[in-house]
Amino acid sequence: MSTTSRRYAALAGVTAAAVAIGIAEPVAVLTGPRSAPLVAVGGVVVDAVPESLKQFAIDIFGTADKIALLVITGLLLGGFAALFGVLAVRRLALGLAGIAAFGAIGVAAALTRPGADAADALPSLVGAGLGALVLWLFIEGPFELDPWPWSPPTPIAPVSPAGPSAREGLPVPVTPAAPVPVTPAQPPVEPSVERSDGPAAEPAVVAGSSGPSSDVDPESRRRFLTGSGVLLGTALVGGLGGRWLAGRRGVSAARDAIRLPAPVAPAPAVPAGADLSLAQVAPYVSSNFGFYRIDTALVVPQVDPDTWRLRIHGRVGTERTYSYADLLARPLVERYVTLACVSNEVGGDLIGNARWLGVPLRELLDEVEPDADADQVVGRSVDGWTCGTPTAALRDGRDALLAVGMNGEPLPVEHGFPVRMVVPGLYGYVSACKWVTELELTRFADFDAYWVPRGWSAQGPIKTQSRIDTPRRRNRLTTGPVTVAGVAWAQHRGIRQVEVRVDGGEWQQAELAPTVSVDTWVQWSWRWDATPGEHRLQVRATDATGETQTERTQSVAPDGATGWHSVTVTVR
Ligand SMILES: Nc1nc2c(c(=O)[nH]1)N[C@H]1C(S)=C(S)[C@@H](COP(=O)(O)O)O[C@H]1N2
Ligand SMILES: [Mo]
Repeated sequence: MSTTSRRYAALAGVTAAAVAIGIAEPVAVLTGPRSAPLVAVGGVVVDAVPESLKQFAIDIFGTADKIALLVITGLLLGGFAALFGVLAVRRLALGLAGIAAFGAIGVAAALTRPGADAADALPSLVGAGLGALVLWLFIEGPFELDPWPWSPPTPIAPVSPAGPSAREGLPVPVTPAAPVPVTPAQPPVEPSVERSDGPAAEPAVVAGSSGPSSDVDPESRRRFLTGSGVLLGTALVGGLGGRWLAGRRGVSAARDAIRLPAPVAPAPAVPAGADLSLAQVAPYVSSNFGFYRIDTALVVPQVDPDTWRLRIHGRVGTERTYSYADLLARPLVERYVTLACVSNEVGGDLIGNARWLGVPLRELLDEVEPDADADQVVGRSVDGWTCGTPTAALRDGRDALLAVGMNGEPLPVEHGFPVRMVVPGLYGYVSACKWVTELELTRFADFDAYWVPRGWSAQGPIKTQSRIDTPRRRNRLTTGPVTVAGVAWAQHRGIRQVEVRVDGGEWQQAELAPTVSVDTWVQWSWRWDATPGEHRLQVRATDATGETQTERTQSVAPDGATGWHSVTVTVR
């Protein structure tokens, strides 16, 4: 097949795939956004790829890892689609089989997502059906190129110039005989311009339009290109429109309508000076918007608070189910708690502090009477993600909450609306289940939560850490006093002291700002008399049990990074 021919074929394949994926989106408005093929397959990939690869992706793309996944998936799909187009010119059935295979993958992915039902197959089925129709339109249907230039004759069914692709009533190609093999058995003769294909060959391709392409009936070429343009546009509008509609069908309106009751136990006031108000230091209370977000959800679960239920079951005396209204009717407490992600590197920013409103988990657990041997509470979210929390941590008197509010608002949708868990002192992956719908009392010996078989520790107490927020490496510093400051955390133990040193010298006491409780981070500062040259600043914290952060560096897996944060700066 010639390069030109291949390009048309690839365009046909890509158009078919775009229609398949684009039109599946509005269908998924009815069946739920997680049934859309791109999202369903992406979800399977997220759950299936080895941890090392995922960490690699997070290292490269950071929190844009989800968008990166969708883009890479799109590019891969485009490549396969082009291939299917090329195959379809040789034999339509091959191209259709390719689309069917991808449709089947979409169906399988959608049906195996947690909580899926039979209707979730629909977007992929409709998409694949329309994709197949589009491919046929271009290869053998009304948008067919006439003739497909230089398609090699297939041994099974030789196509002569006047064969099946010549349509009655259509204009006859201008020079039908020229590049067409004299006899079907001979290999096609390709014009030499086609051989010099490559980045430098653009002019040749343009020149080719007076050569090879002139052998395609111009009318049919116009139909082909117009058809693919219109269909690509339809796919784009359908895809974006579908996503937009799905968003409107989301729960943001229901969330806006909620008025949260006042807590019977309000959070302690933030003491004056807890926030040093330094430009580069993370604010003591993170905004809902600025709060880090980590989860495995490719589309944010939309959970209707009216139909939401929490079932507490498993190794319990009495199983119970609570509605959202049940929770709001109970005495609510409000607490500042600093959440941290186990994937936070030393010096990283996957940590945030917020004022959470909710029901003490201890009270709910008391009501179901857990068995004495139920040492693990598995939180399960609406999308099937699980975390395993030590039952003891939920009943030992700390402010472990089933949270409905964040900084005075209902939980933001991406932070778990309508209800999530918040447990002081434990990394998010073992405690902070968002969109939680189930708590199961079980035993660590009996069940591994989501991240455990993926190489992370079943137990995830937060490690004592400290971070230098100012100065930063690129700051222009001048000789004289420089404020070195940052945050330190050891949730539920508390921070006793923070020390700073310069160029490996003596450790110096930093000043600790006041804090609300042992469950939040604390800001610290130290006045440095900076001297000219390059300097290395280091920080370490000691928690209230007297334990000082280890210098030994450990990566985030399996249970949290260790080591001292350092920043190298230049002073003039
Ligand atoms: N349903 C669900 N809840 C989840 C997760 C998830 O992937 N799915 N990730 C956990 C992890 S690893 C962390 S660190 C916290 C982050 O909470 P945030 O996104 O509100 O900051 O949520 C936890 N809860
Ligand atoms: Mo996390």
